Amino acid sequence: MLYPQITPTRTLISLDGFWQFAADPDNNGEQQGWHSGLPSDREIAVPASWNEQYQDLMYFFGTGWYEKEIELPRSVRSDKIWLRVGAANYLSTLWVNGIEVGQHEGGHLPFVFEITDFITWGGPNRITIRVDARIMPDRLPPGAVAEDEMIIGFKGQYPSNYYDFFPYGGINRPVVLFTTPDSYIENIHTSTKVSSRDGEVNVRIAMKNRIGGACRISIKGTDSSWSRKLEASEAEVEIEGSLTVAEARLWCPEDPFLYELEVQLLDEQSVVVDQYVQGFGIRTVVIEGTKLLLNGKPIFLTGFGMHEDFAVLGKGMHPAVLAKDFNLLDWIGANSIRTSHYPYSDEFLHYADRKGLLVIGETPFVGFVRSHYQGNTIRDKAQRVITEMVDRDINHPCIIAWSLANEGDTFVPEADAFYKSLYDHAKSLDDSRPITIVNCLDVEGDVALKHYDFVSLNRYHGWYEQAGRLDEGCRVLDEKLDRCFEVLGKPVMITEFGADAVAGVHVDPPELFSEEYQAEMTTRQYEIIKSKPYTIGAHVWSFADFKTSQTPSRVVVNRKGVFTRDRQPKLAAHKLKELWKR
Ligand code: BDP
Repeated sequence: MLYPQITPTRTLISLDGFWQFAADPDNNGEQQGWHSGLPSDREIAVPASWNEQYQDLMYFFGTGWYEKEIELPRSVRSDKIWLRVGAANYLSTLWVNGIEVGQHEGGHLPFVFEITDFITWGGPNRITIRVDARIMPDRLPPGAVAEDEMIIGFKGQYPSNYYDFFPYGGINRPVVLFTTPDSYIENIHTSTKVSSRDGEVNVRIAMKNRIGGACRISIKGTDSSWSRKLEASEAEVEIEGSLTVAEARLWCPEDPFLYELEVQLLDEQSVVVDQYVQGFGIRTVVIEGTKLLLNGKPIFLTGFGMHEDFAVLGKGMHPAVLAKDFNLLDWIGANSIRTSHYPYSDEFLHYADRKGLLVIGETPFVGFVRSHYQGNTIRDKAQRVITEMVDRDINHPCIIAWSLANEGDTFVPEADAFYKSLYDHAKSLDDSRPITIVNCLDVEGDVALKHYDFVSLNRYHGWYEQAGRLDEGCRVLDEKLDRCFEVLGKPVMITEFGADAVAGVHVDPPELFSEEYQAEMTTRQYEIIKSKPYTIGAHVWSFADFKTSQTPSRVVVNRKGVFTRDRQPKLAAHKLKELWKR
């Protein structure tokens, strides 16, 4: 799926801003005909979660309806018209002018529907989107999990979601209408290799085609190009080929250089029918022995697990928050992040491409338990999400690895085949990036990690274990890391370690919840992790404080951020900066 773009053959219209909104606590708006006219009682902003926009919606995890009327410009009448939602949590249904167009499940990836045939001309069009945000065990991530299946904390939290972030509902990412011509470029997948100093770019292009002509591909600023003749009879075409970039400028954090692949669809008279520009970077990323190699050189990942989370916006994408976060990541000297615990917005990843931030892209599979592995329902659903995620993100040079799950129960026999099937599925879609999953308990007895390219661990020695005893916590962490390598013999990434600190609380000698304790714990443990020859990175949990369900261990928000929720540095941020910029 291509990210919507304005080109000489395409246009887009943003539908962001205020929409009419109605909560549907009984989930019977459809019976009442709300898709043909919403009894809206308020306006709500898009993109943003609904929860923090009105007090009475804060704890509303039901179904919300959105409606907007728009008249379309005559200039797009001959085009195909599409509606794209960047992400809406969780199950979305789209109606145009009262007619159902389609449904999409999943809270963190985009969906697109062609709406050409539903549009009326010369009058307003009513766009209605129903977003069902109910928390359920068969949703990804799963909520309302049976307590006897849980392997870590979170029992009795409100709401009961078995993952440690607030289950914000609503349309969280941009909504656009965009156009394509009737024959159009549907999808572009790039992958790159480097041989001596040249870049080899493999390109796969899918097109819908009703004309004879050709597809022309070129890399701007270079003399590499390639073209392929098309027959009018080839309604669905997929072509594949490769281009060479001599003396390629390799994408890396110090020089995140992006090439532009221009794809043109031409008719028989060589008139450009459709055109799209796909950015990409030339780089390689592999695991070799115990090292992660970026462009053939070992790299150690320093940075954070984070969240899409900000006051009032909830999980809403806002460019100012992205600008601030990337600015702080740069300030502190982080080279990488994990998109814990779901795929982040397109806008985040585009920014990361431009800034040279390395990203471990994670699925929304948090906290799977035994019952999820029984039967094929969840496995099939999970594979569909992986397909959507890889399809959306494959061209981003910033993504250097996939993480397919966080803290699932990987200790029951059924987990073996389940996680192997996820690995095999992801590899079959993208064999150019290493793949991992994240473990949170001892690796002895884990049946899933062995299938993955590197091991990821979340470890809280000195916090959930050895609480308040930092020396002891550091000693145990050191031992456990060695043991993990001894058992699995694979490179190890610490995807989480850290401590809560309430900004402004100072205690000497350091105690739990003080800024001093968090600062000392994160810096000491970072040094331990870094000192091991088999580790490939250390991500502090977490970048900024973030909202969670209510539970006695959370002081309104999870306080493990080294920045507060409004992005002010705690002591740990200053200390990590000293360490990382040394
Ligand atoms: C880990 C989870 C993360 C939590 C963190 C914590 O992966 O989502 O927020 O612990 O407890 O178990 O702070």
